[in-house]
Amino acid sequence: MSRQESRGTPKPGLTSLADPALNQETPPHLLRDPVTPAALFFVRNNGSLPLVPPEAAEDWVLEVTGRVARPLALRLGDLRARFPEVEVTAVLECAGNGRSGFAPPVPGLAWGHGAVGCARWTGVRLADVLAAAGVAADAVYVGHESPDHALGAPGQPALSRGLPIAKALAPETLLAFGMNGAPLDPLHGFPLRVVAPGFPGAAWQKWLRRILVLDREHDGAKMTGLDYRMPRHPVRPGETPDPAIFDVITDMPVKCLITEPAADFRASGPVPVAGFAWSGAIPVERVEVSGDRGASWRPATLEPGEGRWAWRRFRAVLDLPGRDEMEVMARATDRAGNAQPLAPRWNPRGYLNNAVHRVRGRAG
Ligand SMILES: Nc1nc2c(c(=O)[nH]1)N[C@H]1C(S)=C(S)[C@@H](COP(=O)(O)O)O[C@H]1N2
Ligand SMILES: [Mo]
Repeated sequence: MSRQESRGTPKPGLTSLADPALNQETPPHLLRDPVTPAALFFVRNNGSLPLVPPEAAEDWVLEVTGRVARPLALRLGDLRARFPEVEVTAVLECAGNGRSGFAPPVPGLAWGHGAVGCARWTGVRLADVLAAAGVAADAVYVGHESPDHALGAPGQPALSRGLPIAKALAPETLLAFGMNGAPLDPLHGFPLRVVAPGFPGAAWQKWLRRILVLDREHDGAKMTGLDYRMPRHPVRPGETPDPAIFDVITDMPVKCLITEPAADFRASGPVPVAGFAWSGAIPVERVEVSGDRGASWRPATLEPGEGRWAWRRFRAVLDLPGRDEMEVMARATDRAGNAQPLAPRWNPRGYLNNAVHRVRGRAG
């Protein structure tokens, strides 16, 4: 591979997926911190890794064009100087997280449970930048462009996604240059990325170079066809539904992840259970745990979390029957009463698997 086709160096301790691009997930038991350290944060790259020398970051130019009164070309240094800096703690989850749990299997990266993390993102509000450009009244969408390309096809963008204008203008949506108090890591989009809390990871465009303000839905790489789209109503497993019934994924569903005990745990006596719960637009209401495969549920305690878009830690203690095969389950419910299902809702591209997390162990 040429230098332009760098895919980056894998992070130690994470699980690499079989793919030509660099894709790594975090074993759930390593996600024990309310703020996920960058070293443990999952990586999802659709193509090459743009390498920007640290000293070139301030001269990185962001263009804002399309349906605007004043097209902008802003150096990152100017962006910082011109707009107030804000920090948002937010969960970033790939829409395909949990894809390996679908039956029949679906194409795409076979993520387990660990394509998720929660970080403190620092940047400026996308709304402030769009206000400076003067968004036209007919704008409905923003499209985002970056220099990464499909591996083996330098002319073909790896990913160019966007946001409905309401989300682009929402106060939580950032153009971020910092993660957990440090500059973004190259793998996470250095020097500038989109942060769209509550939206799927794909909407968090990395290495952001250009914002197109549009009077229609963006049609960039991986915005069309069935990419990052869900059928509007349930489909039969294995079915190939009419593409017309699919919509672009916006809000992520309610979900939780057990970080303790770890997979293949050994237990005798009461088992401490802990993890994190999160959701998109509708806040998390409660988390319950079960030690009897869902026959009975008991409430877990739920900590506040670091603001509206952060995940919240839950804890409980379960008395498990002292069997050879033990199973711990956790289920989150949002304020609208949406609870995680026991089995994933099958869809042809394997998105939004928010089935309850089960961790198996044994007496010993
Ligand atoms: N330019 C660009 N941005 C991108 C991607 C990409 O391949 N290229 N992958 C997206 C996807 S699918 C996800 S899930 C998140 C992952 O962010 P992370 O690698 O920082 O964890 O980045 C998104 N932003
Ligand atoms: Mo993703």
